[in-house]
Amino acid sequence: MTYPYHTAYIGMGSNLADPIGQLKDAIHALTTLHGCELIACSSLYASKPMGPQDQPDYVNAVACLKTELKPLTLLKELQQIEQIQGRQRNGQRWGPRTLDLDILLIDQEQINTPELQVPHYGMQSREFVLYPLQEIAPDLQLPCGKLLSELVANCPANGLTAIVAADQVWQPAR
Ligand code: A4P
Ligand code: MG
Repeated sequence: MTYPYHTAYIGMGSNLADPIGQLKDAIHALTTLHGCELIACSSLYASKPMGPQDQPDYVNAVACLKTELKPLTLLKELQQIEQIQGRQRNGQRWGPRTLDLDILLIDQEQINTPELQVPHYGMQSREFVLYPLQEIAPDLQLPCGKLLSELVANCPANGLTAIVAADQVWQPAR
């Protein structure tokens, strides 16, 4: 990893075609991304669907990457992983998916372009983002100045349940 690098948090979600396996495959894919190093990964959590209720429960997690990629390049790499894992975009807002990889944060950057908004627009109110993020970055502060711990304290867990422990998903190289 050449300096300067960025610290990026990636939200992961799946509710189709073996969601636990999908997230494990996605985490493995993150470990192979050029110009990136996986630093941490949360446990896997089962969550109630946000949006249409006639879809399966989700499995969610958050990973932390060190990356030397530019933000848009990172987005393209993540979208390629989604495609490899059978992501279909059928137009239904918040519909079911094999894999969704969202960039939650990149350092303290604020990006507002048509293709990419960082911090992710929904992260402040989603239990399936905030709780796993807190597991790997408890002292995090958002670019707007809000503390992650305050956001978590104000976000009901809505039945969110850890189902696979972090060390069963990924272990840092010694
Ligand atoms: N885009 C802009 N900013 C970003 C960013 N920070 N990270 C653009 C990733 N992409 C970003 O995304 C649409 C476009 O957003 C991309 O082309 C990119 O240029 P998409 O992945 O094609 O569509 P999407 O994910 O269906 O849309 P959206 O509105 O991002 O949905 P969300 O917010 O990802 O919500 N319920 C539970 N329990 N758990 C979930 O994970 N996820 C969703 C999807 C619905 N309900 C859920 C969950
Ligand atoms: Mg998405």
